[in-house]
Amino acid sequence: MPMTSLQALSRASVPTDKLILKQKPLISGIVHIGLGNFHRAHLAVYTAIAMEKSGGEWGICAYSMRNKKLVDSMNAQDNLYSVVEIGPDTEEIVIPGIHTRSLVGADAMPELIAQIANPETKIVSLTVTEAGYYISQATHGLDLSHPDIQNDIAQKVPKSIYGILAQSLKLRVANGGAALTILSCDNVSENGRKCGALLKEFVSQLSDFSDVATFINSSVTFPNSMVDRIVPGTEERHIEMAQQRLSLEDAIPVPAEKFTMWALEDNFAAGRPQWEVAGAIFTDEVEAFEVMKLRLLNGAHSLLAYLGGLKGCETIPASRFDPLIEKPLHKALFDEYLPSLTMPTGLSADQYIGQLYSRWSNTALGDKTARVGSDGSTKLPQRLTIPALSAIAQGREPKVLALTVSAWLMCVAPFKGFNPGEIAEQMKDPSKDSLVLLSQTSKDLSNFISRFFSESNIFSSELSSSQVFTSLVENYAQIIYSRGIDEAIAAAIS
Ligand code: CS2
Repeated sequence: MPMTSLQALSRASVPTDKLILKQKPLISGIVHIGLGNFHRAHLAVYTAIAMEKSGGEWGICAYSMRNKKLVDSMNAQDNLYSVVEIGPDTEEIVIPGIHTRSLVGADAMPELIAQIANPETKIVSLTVTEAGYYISQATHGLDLSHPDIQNDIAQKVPKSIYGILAQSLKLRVANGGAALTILSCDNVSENGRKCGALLKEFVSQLSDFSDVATFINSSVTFPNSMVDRIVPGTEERHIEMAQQRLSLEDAIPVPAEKFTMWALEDNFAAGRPQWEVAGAIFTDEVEAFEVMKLRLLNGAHSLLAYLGGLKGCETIPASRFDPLIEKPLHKALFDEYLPSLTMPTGLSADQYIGQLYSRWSNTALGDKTARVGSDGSTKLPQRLTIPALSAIAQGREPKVLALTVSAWLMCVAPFKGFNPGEIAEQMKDPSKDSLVLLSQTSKDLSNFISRFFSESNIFSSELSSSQVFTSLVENYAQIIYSRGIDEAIAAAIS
């Protein structure tokens, strides 16, 4: 069916049974930074359901740093798009209909800042990925040497959330200083608390921002939240699925699993939507939810991505079903991650892990190993540092966690003479260039691994100086290099 013959999505054209929020919101109570697939299938859906069921003034004005194509399509489609919820054998379409405006890039910065400064905005939510927090593993504070942070300290057009937020809050103070909540929805442990601490550290670097520092302390809250839904990138087949189901043109549908979970602290300085009516869990145990999810889901996800990537598995389900990956996956989950955490009250580890296996088996969704394997340098430290250190402290060797790190390094910065294959080549990483340089200038693989731990600052100094951990990583990297990933797996599960 040629796309041009179809009408684009608009409020008048979409079937009302698919549209969650029937009336277009008039007010943007929420400004979201990081307009991408995850936001569109998570916060947007929860908020649309909450608004439809309980009302309130919670439309979302969304901003993307660079995805002009997405924002142009959002604008062309009345800010509507479909979420294609793909289960193992069913799929269903919902259209949140919650967005009021979509903005993109440096040109829209003044509008974004004005919108955050406007007292009608009560919440600024964030999905900027782990890399968007600029956390220095060396100091656990802000990576002040990063060029984006340097740019923002110089108060140029902001490139990071810190510059955006600081400039917006300055204006908000001038506008009367109405209270605000900044809600991180990223996979960062203690995301809210950390975001608040990093923002304060950033503001302390600016001259003339003491009013903003005072305002943050008195009137801005940063609830922690654990977000969960597997949301792959949009492929042509999702566009076709949406088109067939809707008989309308949607250039930007979002594929998502049916499962969704959100646990958050009820600490909102200026009110919030009734997200609980959409299934959100308000709890004082967010940290336990976060740790459970970051280690069991995300940690094991990284393993599936790197071991699978090196074995040529294009998707997470292909990796999960690979007979050789089954054992390290089980060992990582039960022997290396699980002993490092306490499950939230009322949740059983066996049930949660059982559910993870079925989520990873969703072949129809076909989440890609290259997606999950991207940005390992900002994801892995949060996922496996504490489990690895706590295993070592108890006299156990975190073999599969070390193998995950070896496999990641061989994917993103393969030592000369090793070809990790085309899936590994698709994995992006903000540290890729520096890691490749390190690998190319090391005299042998052993020297590369030792320089990685002493020079890259990717893992904390505690983990990087652990002889047990670094030797395991080197050992598995050597085996991957000389005998292949299957042999390295065999060694790690022995
Ligand atoms: C994944 C996550 O990208 C990754 O590393 O582990 O995006 C994962 O799919 C989500 O956290 C699921 O909620």
